[in-house]
Amino acid sequence: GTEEIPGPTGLPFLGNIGTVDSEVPLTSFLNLADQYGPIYRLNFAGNPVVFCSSWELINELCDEKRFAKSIKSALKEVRNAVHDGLFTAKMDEPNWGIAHRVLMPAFGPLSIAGMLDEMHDIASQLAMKWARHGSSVPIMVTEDFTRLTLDTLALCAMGYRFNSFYHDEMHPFIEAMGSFLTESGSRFRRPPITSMFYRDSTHKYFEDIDLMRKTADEVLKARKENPTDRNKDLLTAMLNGTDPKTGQKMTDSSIIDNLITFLIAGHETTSGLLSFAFYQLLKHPEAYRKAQDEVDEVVGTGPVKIEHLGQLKYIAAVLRETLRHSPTISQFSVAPIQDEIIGGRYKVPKDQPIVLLLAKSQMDTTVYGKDADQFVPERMLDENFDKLNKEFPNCWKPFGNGARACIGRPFAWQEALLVTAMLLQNFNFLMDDPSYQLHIKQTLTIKPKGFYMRCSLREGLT
Ligand code: MNH
Repeated sequence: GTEEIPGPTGLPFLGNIGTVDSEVPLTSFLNLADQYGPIYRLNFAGNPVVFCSSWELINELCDEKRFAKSIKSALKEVRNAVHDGLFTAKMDEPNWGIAHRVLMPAFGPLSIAGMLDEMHDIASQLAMKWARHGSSVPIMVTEDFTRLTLDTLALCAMGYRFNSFYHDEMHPFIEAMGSFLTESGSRFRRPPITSMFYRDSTHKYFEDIDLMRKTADEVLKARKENPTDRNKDLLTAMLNGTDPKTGQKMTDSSIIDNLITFLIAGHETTSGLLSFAFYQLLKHPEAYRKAQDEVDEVVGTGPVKIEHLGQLKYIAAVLRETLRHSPTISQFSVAPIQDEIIGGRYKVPKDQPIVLLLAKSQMDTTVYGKDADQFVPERMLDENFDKLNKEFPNCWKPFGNGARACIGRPFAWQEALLVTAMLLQNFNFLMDDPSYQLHIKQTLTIKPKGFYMRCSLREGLT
């Protein structure tokens, strides 16, 4: 027989909106998993949503023959800005396939390797800033990593310089994007009928969208006015690429949608990863020492080169373990292609959104054992990582699943390895407040809140 999916009862028309913390919804979703177990349902203003958080259920939901990406949750609101761009397109919208096929080559190993010099350029700007800071000034970690990743994405993918390190204020795009993403989440969770109470936020919301589209438009115009020989970058692929399957090119409006998509998807997540990684390294001195020793051994005192990156095995493990603990996209959604029974006993109708709660499933003791909640990079070294994935398929999913998995993964990985290595090579770091306790700031992605470090240049190194 089948069983009801457990969950809290909600108010008649607001549903469970009061159950969910508006600042950090993730905290509520995790608490509810502790309370109701690996599957529960909530109701947002008449829209039921099922949450799953055990490895077993996640593994079942990663079967693309039975489940497909769902755009019904907060992503539906993100479409207000980027429509059927790569991230937010429905599977059956033709622009997804066109953009996917046109852009895949730009994420091939050679293209990404070719971006190392420009990644290095921006990483050096960060290192210069921190070197001038000296140890007396606390570093606002997430802000500087956001400057880094936004500038890196825009330069490598579009040949555009935001020059964030030359301004005290963050580029207005960042503020607009942050509030747009937060508001997209809130809009989804509250009933449409309450919109009269939210006139100001709605006004700001559409202004933010406007600003983001104008920024993308500027990037596109700048390129059209100054054609370049940058034949490997993303924008060139968007402008010149032809879809091998349909023979179609990307339209200007689809290019704008995807430029914003990449500016959003291509930097928040990597900035969060770097911030959590340095938090973890500072909390775990032994891991810190091993990572720094590895850089000294593999790279020495010269510049980090492409052939070093594959040898940074321990740092790769640190980054993987960081994304296990703190998946910067903490959840993603699928829906059954036909009526389904999941977990052997729970009915879920076709198109019912189901959230895969990575921040919980990646802590499953079935997979990671009794010390699942500990930060242990060793379990993520290549051999162990391969073994884990063989024994427990889909146990580590911070880059999503299948056809709709992250297209930017090789880009993010190269950038994160390079920056971590460069920083450990040149600086010693300390927690600004040794008693700092990890708190989360959530937009659509998560970051450590109020995390400050101090740094000093290492002796005898250039
Ligand atoms: Mn990325 C999709 C995580 C870096 C561009 N990304 C996804 C998904 C996850 C994800 C999870 C799937 C979401 C879903 O199913 O709804 N992404 C990450 C993480 C990092 C990251 C954890 C860094 C760390 N992503 C990047 C970078 C870029 C990028 C860098 C661009 C250069 N990501 C995308 C795009 C998609 C995506 C575009 C949508 C792909 C598709 O649906 O075809």
